[in-house]
Amino acid sequence: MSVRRWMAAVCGVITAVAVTAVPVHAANPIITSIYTADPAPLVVGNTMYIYAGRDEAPTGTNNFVMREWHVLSSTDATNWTHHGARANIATFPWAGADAWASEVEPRNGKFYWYTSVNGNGPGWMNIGVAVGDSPLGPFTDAKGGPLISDSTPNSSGLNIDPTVFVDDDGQAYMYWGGYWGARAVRLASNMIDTVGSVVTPTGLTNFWEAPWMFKRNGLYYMMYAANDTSGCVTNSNYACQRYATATNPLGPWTHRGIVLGQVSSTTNHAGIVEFNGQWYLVYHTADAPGGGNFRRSVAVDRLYFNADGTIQRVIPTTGGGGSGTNIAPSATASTSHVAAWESLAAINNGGTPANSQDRSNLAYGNWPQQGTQWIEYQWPTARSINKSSVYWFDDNQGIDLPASCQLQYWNGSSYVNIPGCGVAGNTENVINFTAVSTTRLRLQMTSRTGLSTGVLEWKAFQP
Ligand code: FUB
Repeated sequence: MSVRRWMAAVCGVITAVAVTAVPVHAANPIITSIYTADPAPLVVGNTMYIYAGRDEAPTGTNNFVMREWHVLSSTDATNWTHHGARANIATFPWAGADAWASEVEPRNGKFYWYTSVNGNGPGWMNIGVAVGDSPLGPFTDAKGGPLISDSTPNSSGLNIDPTVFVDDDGQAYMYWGGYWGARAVRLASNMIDTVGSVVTPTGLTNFWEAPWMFKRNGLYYMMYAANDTSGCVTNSNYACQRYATATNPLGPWTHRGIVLGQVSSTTNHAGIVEFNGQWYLVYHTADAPGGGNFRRSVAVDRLYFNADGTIQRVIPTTGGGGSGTNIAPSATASTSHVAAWESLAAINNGGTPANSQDRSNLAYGNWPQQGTQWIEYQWPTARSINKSSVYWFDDNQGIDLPASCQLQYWNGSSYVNIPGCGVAGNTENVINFTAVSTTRLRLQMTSRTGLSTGVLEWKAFQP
């Protein structure tokens, strides 16, 4: 597994904090006048705030250049007001660079802004905390030094990405960490001191960085970035958002699944919040014009829970429209047969195969079955679908391209054929059709004589 090296950007000290409020447009990304990253939502009264870092890397620069933390707000989760930078590196006199991920937590009428920031002392990243009297500040350093640093016993290999949570009994907890090192500690009621030892939580399967903690119906949730290739990402430079639940705020945690798959930026950082009776996922991508891994942009999408408290995977939306949204990752997949050493999860894990032999994001194969086999997607409620594409798997052994294939949708009582299924190798075979409303899409594949068939990725698009 490759390890990304975070490059410390040398930053100038900024003393001015912008205070203008500018309305910004509604579609994702929610703001394109600047690049924004690492969003952390907070609801106060009838307003949702998003605290985000600012990416200032020029085009072609492959390091983070981050000096400010900005605030956006909305009363409808659609139309956003940009309040400018409300904190920056100079907010922490002991810091010198790298205004990375942050989160604001309210308590006793004050707002505590926990930040990842590079101190001027030994070591690299630290957790700092600023305090303000309102969600928009002004914010000042609350402690006069780091809350967590490399010298904190049992601290993470990279002390970044704080998430702070105050439980119903008033006990506050902070989780943080990077480089696969999740950490947790209790906070004092003053919110600026730790209490007790730093612990290493268990059960956060494949934790990489960016934890986000919340509670719903008495259950604790921890969402976090992972970068494994076991159904998460196509290669470990990228990350997805996994989540775990626990009945105790310090765990042990039980991994539950993926909230958000790989996005267009290598980093994946998100927060979840309930606002006006709906749940939202706030995250970042590289989708803005001129965007990139160090020029990211904040996006917001609805998030849904199942009746059992599990989270439905979020399919990112964009303002671009046009080609539609691949809703396959939100479907439950089934098949007539899958070989024990292959994986049905391959077909809708968001992979982009390089060729028909590319197993880097898992492969589905039905060896030793021959003749007609099928894979199917099912959604809990009807979806409008007008396009599908299939990337066939060919291992140059027992699995080959199919002789023929047939796409079908369920009309409530039987499967109806959709014409146009292609069997070419090393490419996406795209089928466009008049939109159908259905809960099930099925792909039948008929093998060549003496061979079996397989699929690397099968997509279904909602207009
Ligand atoms: O934005 C800098 C770093 O990238 C954050 O702290 C991580 O979570 C990742 O998004």
